[in-house]
Amino acid sequence: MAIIKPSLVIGVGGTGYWILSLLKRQLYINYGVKASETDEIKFLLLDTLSEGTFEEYKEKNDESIIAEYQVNRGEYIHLSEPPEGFFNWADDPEKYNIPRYRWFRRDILKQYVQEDARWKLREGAAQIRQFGRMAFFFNINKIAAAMNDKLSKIKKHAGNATIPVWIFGSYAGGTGAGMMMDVAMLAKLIQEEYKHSVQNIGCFVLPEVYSDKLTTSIAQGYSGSGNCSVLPPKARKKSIKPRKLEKTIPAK
Ligand SMILES: Nc1nc2c(ncn2[C@@H]2O[C@H](COP(=O)(O)OP(=O)(O)OP(=O)(O)O)[C@@H](O)[C@H]2O)c(=O)[nH]1
Ligand SMILES: [Mg+2]
Repeated sequence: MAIIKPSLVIGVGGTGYWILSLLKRQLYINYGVKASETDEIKFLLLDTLSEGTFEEYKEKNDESIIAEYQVNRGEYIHLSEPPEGFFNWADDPEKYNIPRYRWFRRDILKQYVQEDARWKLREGAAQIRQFGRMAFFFNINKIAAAMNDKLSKIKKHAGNATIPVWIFGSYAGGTGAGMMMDVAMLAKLIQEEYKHSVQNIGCFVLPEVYSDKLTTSIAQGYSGSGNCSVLPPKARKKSIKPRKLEKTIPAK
């Protein structure tokens, strides 16, 4: 399978899922590669949908795609809430009021999103990017372990070559748009910590793609483009020098 460049492909949110499935289908059709059975190219899907909801979603959305192309369990990370629920978590200052979450506008969110039901992430992040971003941080240990595991397997084929880390999603929702920059930063942290060599490449569809859906907000795409501001100013100008992984990932 030397024709395929060893790569890690990460999908975030519903659009990420679609792109991963279609890419797996193309790999199979073009190269006869069952993507889940090779270590040269690895897939990882991050979504807030609970595993049950995700299975239902696959059934509803993927009638034309056969099982071999579908994202399988080993490739899916469910970004779960804390045991007490996100809504209750956000009422405990000891949990949310810490420097790591200084970007989290709990004050605004509690004022405008008052229903407990909308804070339940298992159906998605309700197009709220801060919900998607928080879902990433709730599960950062799981995500980092999966990314490192997959990069280590790919490295056996890539040798010393830089491994592209593709990050696919949309700017139209909450899950993918909320965590895209953090996923890229985490890949860089893992590179430093575990001596991988990675290059991030992000591909995000704009909200116009979903303009036929009543819930889509074009303003989302515009404000989502401000996501790059999560990078420290120096990193935007020069090469990124991330902090040590253990300083970013909370102890269990
Ligand atoms: N009503 C409806 N809206 C859709 C559908 N597909 C996509 N959308 C809209 O497009 C947005 C972006 O889609 P995704 O890329 O799947 O969003 P996501 O990253 O999973 O984010 P969230 O679902 O908001 O957590 C969604 O939040 C929906 O508003 C659909 O089949 N029906
Ligand atoms: Mg979604």
